[in-house]
Amino acid sequence: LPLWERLEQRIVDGDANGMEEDLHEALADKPALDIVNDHLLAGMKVVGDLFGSGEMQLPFVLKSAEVMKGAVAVLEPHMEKNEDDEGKGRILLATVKGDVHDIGKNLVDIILSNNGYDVVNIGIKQPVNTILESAEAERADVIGMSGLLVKSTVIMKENLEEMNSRGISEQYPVLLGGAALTRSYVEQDLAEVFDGEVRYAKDAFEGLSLMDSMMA
Ligand code: B1M
Repeated sequence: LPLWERLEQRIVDGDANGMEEDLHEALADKPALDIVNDHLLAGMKVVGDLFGSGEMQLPFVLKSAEVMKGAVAVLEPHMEKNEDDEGKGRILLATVKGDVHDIGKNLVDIILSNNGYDVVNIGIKQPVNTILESAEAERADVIGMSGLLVKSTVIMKENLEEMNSRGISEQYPVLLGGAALTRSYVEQDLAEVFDGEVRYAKDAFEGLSLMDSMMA
């Protein structure tokens, strides 16, 4: 297979053998982030579709996810860093309770960190209490929550309601992302429930531009 197809296929097959060499070859032609967006994420999409249609079993999805993470780790040092921008603000980032998906969240971490934000990434399956306590302890400016399961969209709503009842909604603008969310669910349904500002990012780049506007 040609290089670009091979990269995608390695993700689909969960095949780490030769991935690093392929990535270095790819870096000669394209910026690291384009390799992630144009090729690796395409592979993850195929994995999701195959799993959704019952053509791929979970252990293979896990292998693909591991190869994806390894690839991002190889590319990360090659990603463009905006050294002039520093200390633009601090975001507390978590995947919500009951949800283990973190590839997207970790990409958001990389993009924001490379563009002048302090990111406190507390990991997966985080209950609301931990999220809110960490936000306070870390003096976060913004709370970012990720979740890919449909049930995570409900958890996010509950978390916003918890912020309302603690009276801290106006203290922390909230950024939400993850494949099960839709813009209208966040910007209409959740915005109606939440006493503060809640925004939807369809990808890590929109997350960055929303951070820029929230911190302006
Ligand atoms: Co899971 N899984 N999975 N899975 N998995 C999905 C989400 C699913 C859609 C697959 C499918 O059925 N087609 C489905 C959810 C269905 C639903 O809820 N209706 C599903 C399921 C069912 C499950 C299990 C329940 C399976 C089972 O056990 N039977 C289980 C759940 C476990 C749990 O969470 N409790 C499970 C487990 C797993 C693995 C562990 C095997 C693995 C995750 C490994 C890991 O993350 N460490 C996995 C994977 C890899 C996927 C798919 C295939 C790929 C997800 C991914 O990494 N995409 C996924 C299919 C899909 O999403 N269509 C699927 C790439 C990533 C870059 O995209 O995270 O969307 P994403 O991030 C994007 C944007 O959403 C955005 O930016 C990123 C791009 O720039 N973004 C943010 C994300 N978070 C953001 C936060 C922001 C801003 C932007 O600000 C705070």
